[in-house]
Amino acid sequence: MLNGKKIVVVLPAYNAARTLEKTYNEIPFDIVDDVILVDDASKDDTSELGSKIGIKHIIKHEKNKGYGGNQKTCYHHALSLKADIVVMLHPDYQYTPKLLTAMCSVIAFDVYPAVFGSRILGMGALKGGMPVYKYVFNRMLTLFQNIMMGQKLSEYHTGYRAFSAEVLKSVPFDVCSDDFVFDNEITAQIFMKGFEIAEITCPTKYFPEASSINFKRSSIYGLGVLRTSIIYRLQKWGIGNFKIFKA
Ligand SMILES: Nc1nc2c(ncn2[C@@H]2O[C@H](COP(=O)(O)OP(=O)(O)OP(=O)(O)O)[C@@H](O)[C@H]2O)c(=O)[nH]1
Ligand SMILES: [Mg+2]
Repeated sequence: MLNGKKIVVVLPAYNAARTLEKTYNEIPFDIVDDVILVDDASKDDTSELGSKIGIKHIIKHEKNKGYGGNQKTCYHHALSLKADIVVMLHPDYQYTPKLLTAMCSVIAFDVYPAVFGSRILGMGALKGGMPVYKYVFNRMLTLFQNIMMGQKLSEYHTGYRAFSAEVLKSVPFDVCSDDFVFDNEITAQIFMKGFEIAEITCPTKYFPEASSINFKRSSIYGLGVLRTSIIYRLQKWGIGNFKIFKA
């Protein structure tokens, strides 16, 4: 709890056995009330390891649903536990759990309703090992998205995100993609509902054990991002009524 707000950390996992324990051990349990692990039909022993290290809430998908499908299960379960603040932390140890307290404070003290950990604020993205092509696409896509959505985020592509329960309940995230572009679509939904998103500088870490999407999957994601920003603008102009922005 922080300022009387219940904090739930969700770990969307796929083949995360090599990094799960390290990630889990760095979670600040002085403020975090519950941790949920959703194992997306991993081929390794992610969920077995999860129960061994003491994670109480473990859900295993029978079939792989994808990164977005995984997050849907995460958020529904977190809301069913009556979370006030929900933080997505990748279990591949690419984002430091040590920033959780800072991110949650922003929401717990009602400064902003959502917070992203940004690898682009600061100078460390390339030094931290982000592949050059991912860095270049991150910057170009982010510029395009800021123009299309009239916002000023430093990056839309971070996997480190904290939301108030109000934000998660306000956006119809179930209609978002089950794939990686989920992150982008939910961000667009949040802006469409008029919420603001804060950012905190987050160190970048790429290392062999971390999970990382390849060039092909990244390109599919990039096209999805372009589509999301274009339909956002069209919806704002009243040209069309797109599924992710209905309701
Ligand atoms: N690849 C993949 N990851 C999943 C899935 N479900 C959950 N995940 C988890 O989602 C997290 C993000 O996936 P990554 O492959 O690291 O992708 P990313 O962090 O967006 O991209 P990078 O910046 O290249 O690391 C990982 O911690 C996975 O454990 C899934 O179906 N496929
Ligand atoms: Mg990763």
